[in-house]
Amino acid sequence: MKFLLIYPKWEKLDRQTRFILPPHGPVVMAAALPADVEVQFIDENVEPLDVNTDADFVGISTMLTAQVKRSWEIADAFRARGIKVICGGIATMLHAEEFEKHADSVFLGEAEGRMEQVFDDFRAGGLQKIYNYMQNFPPIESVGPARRSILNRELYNYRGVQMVDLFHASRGCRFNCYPCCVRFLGGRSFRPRPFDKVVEELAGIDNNRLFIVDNSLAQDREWEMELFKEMIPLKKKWCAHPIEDDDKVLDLAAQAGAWFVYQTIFDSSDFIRDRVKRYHDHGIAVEGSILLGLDYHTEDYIKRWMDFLLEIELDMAEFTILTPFVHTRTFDDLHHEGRIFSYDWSNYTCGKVVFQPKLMTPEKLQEMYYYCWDRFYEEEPANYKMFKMLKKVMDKEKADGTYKPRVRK
Ligand code: B12
Ligand code: SF4
Repeated sequence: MKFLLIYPKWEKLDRQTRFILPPHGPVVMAAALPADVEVQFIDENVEPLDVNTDADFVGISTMLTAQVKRSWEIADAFRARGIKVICGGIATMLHAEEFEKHADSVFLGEAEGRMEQVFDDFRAGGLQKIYNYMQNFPPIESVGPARRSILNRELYNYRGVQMVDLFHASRGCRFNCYPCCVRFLGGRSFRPRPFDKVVEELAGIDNNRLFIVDNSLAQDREWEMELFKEMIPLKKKWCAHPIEDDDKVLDLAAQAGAWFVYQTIFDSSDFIRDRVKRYHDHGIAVEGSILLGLDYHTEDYIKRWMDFLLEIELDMAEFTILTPFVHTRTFDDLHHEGRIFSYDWSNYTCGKVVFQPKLMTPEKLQEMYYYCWDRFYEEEPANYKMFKMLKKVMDKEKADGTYKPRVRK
């Protein structure tokens, strides 16, 4: 049976350096498929999708809200040809009711241990409209190595340089930050994978460079230190979300190959200045994640903040606009206050203003978004900063003998 698994196209942030990472949800889901299912994977972000292609059954994996409308178009096209479509992934869980209108079946939750049932039902002609496993998580031990063999890896590089492979050592997050929907998805429970499974998967990845996509590594100090100790012999180089702000942990992270972190820079305090400095002191680069449009942001505040960002020598920065994704506290507040003026999910890229800011016009906030990108990369353009980041990883690899020049064929 041929199962065609699709990752729909989504719009990248304006001004962001153009490179495409491989998606993780579909390759993890593919690992949970019954052994007799032949899977063909198309990532529409790097290759064209022909909606007239042959398939017995189609799966669509949707991660972002900005992707959902394309997912629906694709689902509608296959269903018009009589091919059954199942949808799953993060944004499917967030927009479940809307997906029900476009899919034969909507899968909510994590795939491990559940795909046999789905495929048995499909074969028996009894596919269910909804498989709802929300907050009913499979045992974390059942998460196997992602099935990266379905990816066309040659397509994921930046100017011929090998990009990262995605990997996760845990699921869930115990925090509940204002703009984030992970609480809704993961119920605030932190679920680390067993170390033997983590090491087995890491050792099997034919790429020295990784993006550890765990929501935040800084959730359990002991676990984090153990994870880094286990990783040291593997000599991988990796980027991740925040690491615990603690010299001992940062030291272990550096030994374990920490290359750079995505760190939210929420203000211009000494705390942030020192936080960034501590990463740098351990040889870990910092890509700042800067969210614009909070209720206390004014034009002047953002401009002064921008100067601060340049002063603390962030290695890279990603500017985004506050976006009221469904199932977040941001959505609840802004929707309740009647401040959202666009519910067109294609605008929910984090690069477009879809709500009325408190102390600015929407146009001014949009202008400030471009101001920040342009100002931050004025003296050293993004391509140059990106090259410096890549050079850092190459230097680390050369120092421990793991450097492999890999260029596009
Ligand atoms: C990796 C990641 C990225 C990568 C994506 C790489 C790629 N090529 O796609 C990158 C870094 C590019 C990225 C970017 C963004 N991201 Co992001 N990202 C994530 C992250 C950290 C992990 C996703 C993941 O891989 N999870 C692990 C996999 C295994 O889980 P999963 O996808 O749920 O898959 C399981 C199930 O869903 C199921 N499943 C999956 N697919 C299918 C399909 C079928 C048919 C079935 C049956 C089942 C099924 O099986 C899997 C195994 O159980 C999540 C947060 C999180 N931890 O979930 C945020 C997250 C998805 N991102 C988010 C956001 C906001 C963004 C940005 C828009 C903004 C930003 N700056 O972060 C940008 C994009 C900006 C732009 N327009 O350019 C939000 C989503 C909000 C939304 N509603 O859209 C999240 C939830 C983070 C958050 N804190 O809120 N992101
Ligand atoms: S933003 Fe990150 S740390 Fe905060 S709740 Fe979401 S996943 Fe957790």
